[in-house]
Amino acid sequence: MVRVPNGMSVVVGLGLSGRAICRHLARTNMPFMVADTRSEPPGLAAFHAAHPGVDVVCGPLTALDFTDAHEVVLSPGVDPATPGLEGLAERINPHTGDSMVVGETALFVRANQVPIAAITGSNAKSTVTTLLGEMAKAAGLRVAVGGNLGTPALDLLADQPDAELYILELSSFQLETTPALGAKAAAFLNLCEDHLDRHGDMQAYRQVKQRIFIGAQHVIVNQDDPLTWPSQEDVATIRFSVNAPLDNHWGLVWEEADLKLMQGQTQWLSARELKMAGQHNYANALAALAMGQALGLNASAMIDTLKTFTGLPHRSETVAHINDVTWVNDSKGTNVGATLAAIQGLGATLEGRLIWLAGGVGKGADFTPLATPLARCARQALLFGADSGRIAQAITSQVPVRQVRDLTQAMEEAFALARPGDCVLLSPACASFDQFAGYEARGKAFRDWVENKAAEVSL
Ligand code: UMA
Ligand code: ADP
Repeated sequence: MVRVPNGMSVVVGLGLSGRAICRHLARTNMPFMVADTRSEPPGLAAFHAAHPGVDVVCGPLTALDFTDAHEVVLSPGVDPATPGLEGLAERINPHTGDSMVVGETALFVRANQVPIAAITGSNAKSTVTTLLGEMAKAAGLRVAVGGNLGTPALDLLADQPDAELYILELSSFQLETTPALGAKAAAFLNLCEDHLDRHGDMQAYRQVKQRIFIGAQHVIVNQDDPLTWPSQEDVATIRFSVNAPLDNHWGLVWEEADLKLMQGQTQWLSARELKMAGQHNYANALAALAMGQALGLNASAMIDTLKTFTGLPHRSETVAHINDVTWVNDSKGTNVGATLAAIQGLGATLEGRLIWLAGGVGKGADFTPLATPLARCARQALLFGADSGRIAQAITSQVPVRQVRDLTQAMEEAFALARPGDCVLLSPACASFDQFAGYEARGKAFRDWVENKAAEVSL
């Protein structure tokens, strides 16, 4: 048993977030050591070179005695219920007033002096976070954007110390270890089944996400998704919806053949002026506008941004048209809710002309909600990866299904099947880790194949 020295913090996890936490503790002269549950965490040698003299304990956390530790700073990928941490999260740290177990965001909040905008949800976090960041930039603010999106929050603080606003995408894993965020504006965009392998059930998953509201000045929620609403009824909320807005909230209204983005009775812009397509992206635009207004951003800067922002790669991204067939990369569609949005976003015009490519690691999700929309749109489902059998079972009565070896075989078969006017959509409703390094690698494999095929066909 290794006894943690008195007053020392223990950073658990040597990933992106863990290394950012270590750099922050080193900068602020806080004594710390590191633990990682893996016997050989990646980047260990580089870590020792960057932090000579810092102890790293690899393997089960049960090898550590935390009795005298100052606090435990957990990486998001490590479950607070990991053996060895029993009872610690429930203990209050007398020095900080927080739990003995915190995460990177807690350290960020303690060190930060300027407003925070925070965004969570099962889907659309990265899109809304990036869009809001672009709006803030266009409005002339010095803004730093990161969190679950990529750059760890504590690295933002070090790299952009003069930021006037920090915009953070926060996952449920990060919120689980965040005591009180105190955001100027906090948005909870939507909730669908995801990460239940970690959180247990939807109620626990929702509760963790709701932590984003603690101490928030402005609370932004989805009118169409009651699971995003704060559980305490007395919290004032700003709401966005894909239907007509209530009171002075945000929504969509048809005026003749034109769909308008509205706040109450005020028209902000027309959906056709947006570069991002699909109803889910109109919802994302409304959420970003609601956040931006709460943060006091200039209205015309926000509108100008919406007219140019094309969305992020791997999210309902049209890669090419080959022989009048559209190939769409939605590799970031890693859960059922995202894939439903991607299918709905392609529009009712697709009836019977969708070839759907999906599969991977299903994270225990229920795939049956996909059956009805697919029955309307899809001519063929081509399924690959670890959970292809479970997806097939859920939809096979409604849609012709073929299980194939991998994404490449799915694309070859889709190419052979596709007729002019069809759309081939990769929106896997699953994580990628059984066959790819991540969703980006999966999306890149799709893009590369399509681009090669387009070049071949045009010869
Ligand atoms: N791990 C161990 N033992 C340890 C430490 C980590 O087995 O002691 C494993 C984890 O189980 C996980 C992997 O190592 O499989 C990485 O975990 P980590 O906590 O070290 O991850 P980081 O590299 O620090 O990256 C994290 C986020 N990753 C996770 O939450 C799993 C990144 O989000 C985020 O970009 C980064 O911090 C910076 O904030 C990624 C993600 O997949 C994109 N997030 C999930 C999602 O979006 O659905 C929540
Ligand atoms: P996150 O960071 O939460 O994963 P992204 O912006 O990366 O969110 O989008 C992930 C997936 O979610 C995309 O593939 C897209 O199809 C889907 N998506 C985008 N906007 C929405 C929305 N408003 N509701 C549901 N799904 C959405």
